[in-house]
Amino acid sequence: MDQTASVKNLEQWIEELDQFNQTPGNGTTRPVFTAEDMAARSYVHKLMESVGLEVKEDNAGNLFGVLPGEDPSLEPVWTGSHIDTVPNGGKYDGIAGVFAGIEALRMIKESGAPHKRSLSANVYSGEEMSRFGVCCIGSRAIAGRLHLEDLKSHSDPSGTSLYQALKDVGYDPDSFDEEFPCKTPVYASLELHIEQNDVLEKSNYPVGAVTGICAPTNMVVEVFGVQSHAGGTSMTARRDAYMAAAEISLLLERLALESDSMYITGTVGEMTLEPNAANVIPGHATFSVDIRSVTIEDKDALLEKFYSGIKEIEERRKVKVTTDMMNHDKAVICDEHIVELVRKGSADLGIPTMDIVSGPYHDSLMLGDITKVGITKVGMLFVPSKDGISHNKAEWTSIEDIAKGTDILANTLLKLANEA
Ligand code: HGY
Ligand code: MN
Ligand code: MN
Repeated sequence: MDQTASVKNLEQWIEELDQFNQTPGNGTTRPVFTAEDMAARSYVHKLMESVGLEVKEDNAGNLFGVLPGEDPSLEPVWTGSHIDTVPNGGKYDGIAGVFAGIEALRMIKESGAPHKRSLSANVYSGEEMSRFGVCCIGSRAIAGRLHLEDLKSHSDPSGTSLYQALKDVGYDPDSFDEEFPCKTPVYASLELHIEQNDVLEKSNYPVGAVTGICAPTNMVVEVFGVQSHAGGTSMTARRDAYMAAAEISLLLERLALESDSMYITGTVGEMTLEPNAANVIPGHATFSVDIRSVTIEDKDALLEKFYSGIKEIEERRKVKVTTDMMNHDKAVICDEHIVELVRKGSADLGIPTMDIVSGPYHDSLMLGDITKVGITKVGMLFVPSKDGISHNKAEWTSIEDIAKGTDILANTLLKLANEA
């Protein structure tokens, strides 16, 4: 295809989207289904129409910018990512892949290159778990892994349920269980994303062909101790909920460090203490646990040791610990055919590329699990993150690298759209 990605478009779209932000000047904060997210969606909706795509939406808030193919009966090819962010995050995580997808379809349309299969540049709702504690809301729904009762059981810190938030912005969550999983099988999905680590930068490659996507296991842990006086209670008489939580957190870190897997991670990102006063021993601690790896066996092996370690801490400290598993997702190994297309597509354009495993999860993780509705091929391609920084206002990727990734994306999507 003679078209190359427009650096101007990509830069302009990324900058313009950043106006929809709750923390201007302190990174980007755009939680799913907030006013900022809805304004950002309508910006993307209009942009998709302006480049000639037919825009559809589902009741999970997923947006589909479709470029019809010659044979609409054939299963389509998807690309896309997310536009919601973590608090005070960057403006490339997810967003780069959304605009690369739209730009790729604009290039294909402008080139006039024929394609049998329809192409769709998508925006998946709520990839970040920050607001409702569940990740990949839109792609999880498409995969049939998010149901009406889940919408009512997940709420944000203000107590708004995911169900209510969907209704508040005009979607119909009551039709969730008929509408999902998506009924139209999909032939293949290829997502561009920033790497969120420093492997590409350190190895000096502008593009990475993703071979596997690590999956998250998320749980909420609660510790019930005895609230008491910080000065009046001797050290040996305490049943300190925070100190038990701290010991459990350090246990998680030690198990992840000692694991044989080089991909396993363990993180405690959220912690709430009650009553959260300097001169009161906390009686109650609630915290998040996030465990990732590229195989579910790695995670199961860690969890076994984690639970027995918790039991020992619970008995020794005379506290009560509960663990509530939110999701225990399995990793996706990317389709070798797509990985090979990305490697070859890069070589054809004279862009060196390396194979890479994704530590972060992405919407492609959910799409890779929906073989029951026909996605048989899932792949990703990465562009470098400066210093490996992400989920941080310093997150940065060069537009030139995004454009290189978009060129490879466009050529690979076109090949996939012409496969029988
Ligand atoms: O947390 C993740 O892995 C993703 O970036 N939301
Ligand atoms: Mn993210
Ligand atoms: Mn992301």
